[in-house]
Amino acid sequence: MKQYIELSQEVQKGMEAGLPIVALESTIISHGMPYPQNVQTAREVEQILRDHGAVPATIAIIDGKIKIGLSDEELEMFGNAKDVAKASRRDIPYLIATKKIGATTVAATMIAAELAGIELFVTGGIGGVHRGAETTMDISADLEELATSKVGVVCAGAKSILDIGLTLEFLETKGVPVMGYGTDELPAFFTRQSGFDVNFRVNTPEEVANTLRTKWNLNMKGGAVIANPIPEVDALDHDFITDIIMKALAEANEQGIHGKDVTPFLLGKVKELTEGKSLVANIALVKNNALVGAKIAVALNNNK
Ligand code: PSU
Ligand code: MN
Repeated sequence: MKQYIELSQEVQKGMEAGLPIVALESTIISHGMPYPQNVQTAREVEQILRDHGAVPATIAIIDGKIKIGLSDEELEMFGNAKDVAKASRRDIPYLIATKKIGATTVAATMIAAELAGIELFVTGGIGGVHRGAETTMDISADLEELATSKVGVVCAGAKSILDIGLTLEFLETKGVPVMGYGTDELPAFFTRQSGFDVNFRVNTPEEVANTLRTKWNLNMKGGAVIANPIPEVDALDHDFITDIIMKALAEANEQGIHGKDVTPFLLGKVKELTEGKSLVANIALVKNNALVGAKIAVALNNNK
């Protein structure tokens, strides 16, 4: 298996020193944000982790390897490349075998993190059950992965491009705990409110770390969602963003978008229709997640 995995120098050294490592996904870089803001944000997020005692490991598929940690040149190349395939669980073997460039989704990043022994992962938003899934069966592989891989995922909740209620039902069926970091309500990415309760409110990094450690000590497979609300000052107006999401959904329907293109299409439309406001909010919430994620990773590392 080792032939398929390559650690960056920074990650290798961090592991040898017993430092907490935090995984970062790369679909958010290739499909979630435009160049050059994507590369700049990725660098800033990595630095926030370092500044708070953790080692960043941005994950991507390059040259027939799952890279655990990218060098600065790799990050630049990746963020600016034209032919990057979105890689979820299904896509990993083909992209490695054909030496294509793959951007790992939440699901694929969790797989890579677990293979590398990384217990915590920071991102923006997770995939979920799409609206209309009762006929399209469009349910993100992220959810199945949360039930399978032993990785904690810090995010800002789920966007209301999804059916948040059904997403929570699916996670409940699969036994994935959804914890609210300092909140009783599941945040909806751009806003702090979704109208849905989390399963457990957690108030400290230690509470999160102890819960994860207990789960894994019990030999229960799978991870957990740690939902960290966007800071109040960065949140978008609920009615403004709801209206835009409805328009994006209608357009996706009209154009018959399906499969792996649905999420990137909706994210792109939202960005376009908000004239960049969503991008600013997206960057702010990912940085905030990195801050919280670093603290959780440190607490997890102190509780081995
Ligand atoms: N939701 C977001 N931002 C993202 C994604 C989802 O708010 O960048 C990306 C993540 O990489 C996630 C993926 O894992 O989309 C889910 O895609 P799908 O719904 O096709 O599984
Ligand atoms: Mn899908």
